[in-house]
Amino acid sequence: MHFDPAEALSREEIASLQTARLRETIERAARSPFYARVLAEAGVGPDDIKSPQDIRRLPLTTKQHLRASYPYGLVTVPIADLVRLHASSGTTGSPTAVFYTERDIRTWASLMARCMHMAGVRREDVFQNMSGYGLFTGGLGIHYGAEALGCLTIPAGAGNSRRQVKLIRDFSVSVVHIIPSYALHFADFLQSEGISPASLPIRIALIGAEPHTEETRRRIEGLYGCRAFNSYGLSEMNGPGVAFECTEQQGMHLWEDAFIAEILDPNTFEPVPDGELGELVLTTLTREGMPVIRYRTRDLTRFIPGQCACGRAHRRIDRIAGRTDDMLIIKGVNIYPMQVEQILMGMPEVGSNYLIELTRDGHMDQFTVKVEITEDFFVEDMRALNALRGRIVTKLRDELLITPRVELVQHGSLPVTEGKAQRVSDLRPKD
Ligand code: ADP
Ligand code: K
Ligand code: ZN
Repeated sequence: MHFDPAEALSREEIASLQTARLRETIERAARSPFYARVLAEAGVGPDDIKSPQDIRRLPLTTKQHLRASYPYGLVTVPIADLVRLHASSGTTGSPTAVFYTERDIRTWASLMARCMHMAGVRREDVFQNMSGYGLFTGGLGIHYGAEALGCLTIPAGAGNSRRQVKLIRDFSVSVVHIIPSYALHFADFLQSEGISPASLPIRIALIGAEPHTEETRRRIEGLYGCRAFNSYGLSEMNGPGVAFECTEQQGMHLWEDAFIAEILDPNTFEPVPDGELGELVLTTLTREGMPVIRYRTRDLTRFIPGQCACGRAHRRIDRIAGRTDDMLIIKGVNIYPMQVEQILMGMPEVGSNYLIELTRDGHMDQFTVKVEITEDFFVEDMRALNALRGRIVTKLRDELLITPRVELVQHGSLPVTEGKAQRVSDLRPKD
């Protein structure tokens, strides 16, 4: 019932594996110029690690460290031993590069295959990867995982919806990997072509790479008549394959034989109590070419307390609530875009896209939410539209504690990106 025996490890087995692998990781990392310096300064070596908790003696690594060490500062092996480079998509600034040895590619593919298998994907499935390829890890990363699992794998890439639907129909695609914002947009496209998304043979959608809410997942499941599983990863930790939902859909199992996960208070860097929100900090345990120690992901999540009904002991993290750098401060109130999404995607009249626009009126920040309305609803009369607008304002105000402006716009009128959605447009003058 497991793809990999590691899925069945007990807590004790995980702890002893983590201890041994953390020691190896420190030893290996010290061969890179960056960690040679950092570890010497910290005065910590492999022998100081007696349990996974001793990881707290090691210093944190940030995105800035990776940028400053660009291009090869974290590499531990000769270039002759590297076979692949990826780069983060640069959502929040200049990109950083990640390197893989041949063994790294194999372990990554195996982790990814384990994830897909856990969600119910089998070698009999025909799999279409509808996310971008290139430097983005969601392309080749998921691709190699699907092949390792044995699926007939179609590297469709992102965009070109017309070709996507032809491939899905011609080859009876049963599983897709698709970014959630594109899944909603693709459903709009299908409906505009007179095709019901549920008429496609898709039974499982792997969705991830960008924050999304439970409401968005339910919407995708309803539209396609499939089950959608949350997939979490980041380039610095290979890419996808770090944490994934099992068929219980109650949080994502983080593979603790391959990573050590901590959730820390982003101000004090002390661990938060189980179940509380904090910043996810990750350490690679099996990476050869570029080990990364205590990487601050800037992603906010919590450990889900208790045991999963599927029996796997690998701890679960909750869906990502946002990034520490996503937080908007409007009129002194902290707001995360996912709070807006949660409200909007729970309302059936709301279409598949929205945009938060920040502007400045004199000295006052203005917070406007542009909301696409479903086609059916838009033809209704002005009174109905105004009433809907009023309801959205009230719901958002109750959640955010400030009163946003809400503009209803026609469906299909807001910009769509092929990759990760841009939910916030900041038009405030830079000062
Ligand atoms: P970038 O930081 O440039 O976007 P990556 O392409 O490596 O670089 O993206 C990794 C980031 O994408 C994660 O740190 C996280 O913020 C986001 N992400 C990935 N998967 C998910 C997911 N399932 N839910 C929410 N956010 C996700
Ligand atoms: K096959
Ligand atoms: Zn489970």
